Amino acid sequence: MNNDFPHDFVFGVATSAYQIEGAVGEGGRTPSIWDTFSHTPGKTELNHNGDIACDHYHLYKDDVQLIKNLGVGAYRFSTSWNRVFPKGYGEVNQEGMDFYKKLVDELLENNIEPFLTLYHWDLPQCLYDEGGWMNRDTLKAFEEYAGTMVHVLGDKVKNWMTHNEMWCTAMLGHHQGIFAPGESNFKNALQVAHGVLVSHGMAIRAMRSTGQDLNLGIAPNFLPSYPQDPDKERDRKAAANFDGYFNRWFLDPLVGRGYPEDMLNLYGPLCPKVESGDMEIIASDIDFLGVNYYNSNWYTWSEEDKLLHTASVDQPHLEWTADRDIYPEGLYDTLERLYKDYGFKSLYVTENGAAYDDHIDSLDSNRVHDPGRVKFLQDHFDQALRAVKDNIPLNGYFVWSLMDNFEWAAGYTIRYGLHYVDYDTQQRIPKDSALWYKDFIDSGK
Ligand code: IFM
Repeated sequence: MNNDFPHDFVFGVATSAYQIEGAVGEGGRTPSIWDTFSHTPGKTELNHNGDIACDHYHLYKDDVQLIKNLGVGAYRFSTSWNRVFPKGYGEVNQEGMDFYKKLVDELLENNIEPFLTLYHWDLPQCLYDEGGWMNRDTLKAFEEYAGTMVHVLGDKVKNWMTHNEMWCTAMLGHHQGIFAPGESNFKNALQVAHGVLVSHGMAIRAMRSTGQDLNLGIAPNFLPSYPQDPDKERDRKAAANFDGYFNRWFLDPLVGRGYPEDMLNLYGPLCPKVESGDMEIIASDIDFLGVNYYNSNWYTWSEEDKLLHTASVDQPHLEWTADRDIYPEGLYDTLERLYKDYGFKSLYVTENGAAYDDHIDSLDSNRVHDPGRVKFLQDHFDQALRAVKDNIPLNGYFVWSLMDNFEWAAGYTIRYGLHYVDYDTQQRIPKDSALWYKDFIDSGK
C-alpha cells in the first residue's frame, strides 16, 4: 500500500497514562479511581491492575525511541491528573509535572509532536470521594488542572485534548459499572456526562485565556449505528435512538445545538440538571475534533429495552478482531457526517486499532506476526484516504496503540499494540504491524 496522504498529514501513535505508566506509588502520585477499581477483586480480568503496566514512567526514553523508529511525527498521550495534582487541585506536585516536562522534551528532541489529552478516565480518587463529576467543584478543579498544564507546557505542546471518550466515562463508569468507578445509575450517568461536557468547555476557556497559540480539541468515541433493515421504520428509529444515546448526546451540545430534542423526550425525568450558561460553556470554540473509531453496530427495534428500544444485531458476514467486528466504511461515514452534518473544520482520527491474540514466533523470539492487524490498518487507512480525497478535512491519524498495555476491565488479556510487551521483562518487540507502519510512513517520504 502506498502512502498517498498529503505531505503535512500527521501520522502518530497513541497511549494513555494509566494504561502504560505504572509507578503508581512513585513521585508523589496519589490514587485515581482506576487504582481503586482495579484493586477491587472481580472488577478486572484476572484482577489485573496498572501498578506496573508497561513501566513507561521509567522506560519513557526507550518508548520515545520506539516511536521514532516507526518514523511517525506525532504521539498522543495523556497526563495523570493525580500525578500532577495529588489532591486534585491546589498545590502542584513538582515531581509529577517534571515527568511530563521530560517526556515532552524527549519527544521534541526526537522531532515528535506531542498531542496531549488531559483526561483519559483516571479521576483523582479524592475528587471522586467528594462526588466526582457530579460535584461542580470537580469541574473547577479540572479547569485549574487544564490551565496549569498549558501554563507550564503550552510553549512546547501545541495540541491539546480535554477529554477522551466521554461516553465511556459516563456510561461504562456510572451506568454499566464495568469501568471505574463502577456505578450503575443511568440518571447519575447522564449528570456525569453533563459535568464532563461543562468541564470541557471550562478547560477550553482556561487554556485559551493563557494567550498561547494552541490547537484545542476533544476526543469522543463514535459508534455509527445503522438500521438492521433500512426499509423498516422501527429499525430506523431504533438506530436513531442508539445514535442519540451514544453519538449525538455528546456531539450536539459541542456544536451549540444543545441536547438532542428526541433524546430529551425519551429520557424525560432522567435528564441532567443544567445550570444557566452551561450549554454556552460546552459549546466553547474548539479547533479540531478527535475521532476515536473502532467499529459499528446495527440495530433493530426491541420492546425489551424499555428506554431506547434497541437491540443490536450480529453481522455474521463481518470479520472480528479479538473484541470487535470490523467495518472500515464506518470510519468514512463518521468522518463524512462530522464534516457535512456538523461542520467540523478539522478532524483527526485520534484512535483506531485492533486487538488480536498475538504471540511471539516460536522460532524467532524477535518476531510477532499479526496479519489481521496489518489488514485492519490498511483497510482503515484506505477509508481515511478516501475521506481526504473527498475533501473532508482530516488532518491526522493516530494508531491505538504504540504498545500492548492495560486494557481496562480486560486487563492484560487483550493486546492492542504495534509493539508486543513481554510483561515479565518489559521487553518491547515490534510486531509485523509496526514494521508495516514504518514502511508505509517511509513510502510517503
Ligand atoms: O484502550 C482503549 C483506550 O483507552 C480508549 N479507546 C479504546 C481503546 C481500546 O479499547
